[in-house]
Amino acid sequence: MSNKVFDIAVIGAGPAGMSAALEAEKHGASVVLLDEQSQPGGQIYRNVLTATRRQFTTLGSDYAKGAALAKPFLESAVMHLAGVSVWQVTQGGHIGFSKDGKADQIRARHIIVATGATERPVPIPGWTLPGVLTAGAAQILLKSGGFAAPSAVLVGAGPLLYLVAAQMVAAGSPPKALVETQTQKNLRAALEHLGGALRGWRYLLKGIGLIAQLKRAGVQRYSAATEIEISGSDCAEAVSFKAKGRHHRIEAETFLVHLGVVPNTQITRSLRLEHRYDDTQRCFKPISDAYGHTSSNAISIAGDSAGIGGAVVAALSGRIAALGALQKLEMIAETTRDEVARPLLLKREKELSIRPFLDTAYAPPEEILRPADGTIICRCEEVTAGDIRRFAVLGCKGPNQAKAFGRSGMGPCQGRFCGLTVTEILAKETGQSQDETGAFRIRTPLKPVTLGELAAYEAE
Ligand SMILES: Cc1cc2nc3c(=O)[nH]c(=O)nc-3n(C[C@H](O)[C@@H](O)[C@H](O)COP(=O)(O)OP(=O)(O)OC[C@H]3O[C@@H](n4cnc5c(N)ncnc54)[C@H](O)[C@@H]3O)c2cc1C
Repeated sequence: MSNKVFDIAVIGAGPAGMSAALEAEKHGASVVLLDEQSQPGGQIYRNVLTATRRQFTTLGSDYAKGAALAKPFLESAVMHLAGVSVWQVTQGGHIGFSKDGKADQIRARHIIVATGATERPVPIPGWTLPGVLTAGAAQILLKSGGFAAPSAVLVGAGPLLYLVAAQMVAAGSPPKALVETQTQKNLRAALEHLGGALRGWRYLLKGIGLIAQLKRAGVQRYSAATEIEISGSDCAEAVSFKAKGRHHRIEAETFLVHLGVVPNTQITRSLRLEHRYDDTQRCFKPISDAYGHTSSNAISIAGDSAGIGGAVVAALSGRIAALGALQKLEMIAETTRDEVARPLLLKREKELSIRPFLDTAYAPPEEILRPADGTIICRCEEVTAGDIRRFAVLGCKGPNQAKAFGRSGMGPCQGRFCGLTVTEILAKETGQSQDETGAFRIRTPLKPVTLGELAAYEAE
């Protein structure tokens, strides 16, 4: 890559990243955007520019809206580095990445991290068996190949679970059943936030519509499910659980688990930015101000990687973060930043008002946040919840010590799958808060990178 230093580099081409890049470019900045996917869109609008008519019908009107952002983005002067995996980001503005089997790097004066969310791990007995996927993974199949697993059972809770189930109905492969964890108690607690929910009435209506769609399709729903277990010898064969005092067992070939999404903090953790545990969303978030400024002067954050808000909030946050970054770079005045950002900030606040209701109604259950001893929580190194509890008895206080005790978080996923669970278990066992317990220290390379890729690096 040339030695050019960009004004702004954005990582992630979802609604947050595309909006940030477009806003920065509109104000005259030189902008580069890097993303793993071959097309812009992020999670929600994955492949939106090449989707077939059938896929648009299946995936719904919110999905189709993505083209209105992805098209102008591709037509803009923003340099789009697609199909690149970012494995290093430094406070000095260097971004190391791999593309087509070669390592490379670029430099920017300011970096906006817009890497979105990942699905919360769902460590239940049997979740490592072949045939168990996340609901998000099943949706990726729908968005990229138009394929829906037939007669799958969806397990967990959250708006995305309903969305994926409804999309499977529309694709002609309705799920066999939904096994949901939310309880009447969750829903009663959520009613405390009804005022905010009514401000976000469009989201409520959408949710009601999805549930009605599932009912019309005759999809069986079980709520307040506990003691959930997936069983099978070589692969998943059945899910068993207890609901309303009765034991159930449903056989299927595919099980899709989902308990909401959490910010992807791999890059912000690797940069040692400050993070804080959010008691309502039950996850860590990087600390940032209204403009997405973090504890580092040269790094901002936007979209779901700053805290879960959904696609509309992500797009607004992207624009707001770009304005903040431009002002930091002295490319626009503070008064311009505030004037342009004011309506965006107000709209974002309104869009966020539904969140406390949703986060409370679909809160992850304790028995999955801190699973029973026999459940594997670190899939890479096969460490169980019981192992982590034993480490605590031996004096282990936090996730980084747990690595030394038993390798949890030391596999290729770098703790993406087990990080939150290790923190939750250790916090409970040691009597510390999640913030005191901390999270895995993430190091470069953020993604596996081969020696061959590094050797192919050509410095200019
Ligand atoms: C699997 C999944 C499916 C979802 N589907 C929906 C949906 O259908 N509807 C909905 O309303 N919400 C959905 N969500 C929630 C969703 O994330 C949105 O709220 C929205 O897409 C957030 O936008 P964003 O711009 O913050 O991040 P995203 O849209 O997630 O975009 C982040 C981008 O960063 C890229 N990235 C991350 N790390 C790296 C790296 N190291 N190197 C290079 N690129 C990187 C990713 O490839 C991705 O394109 C989904 C979430 C997940 C995890």
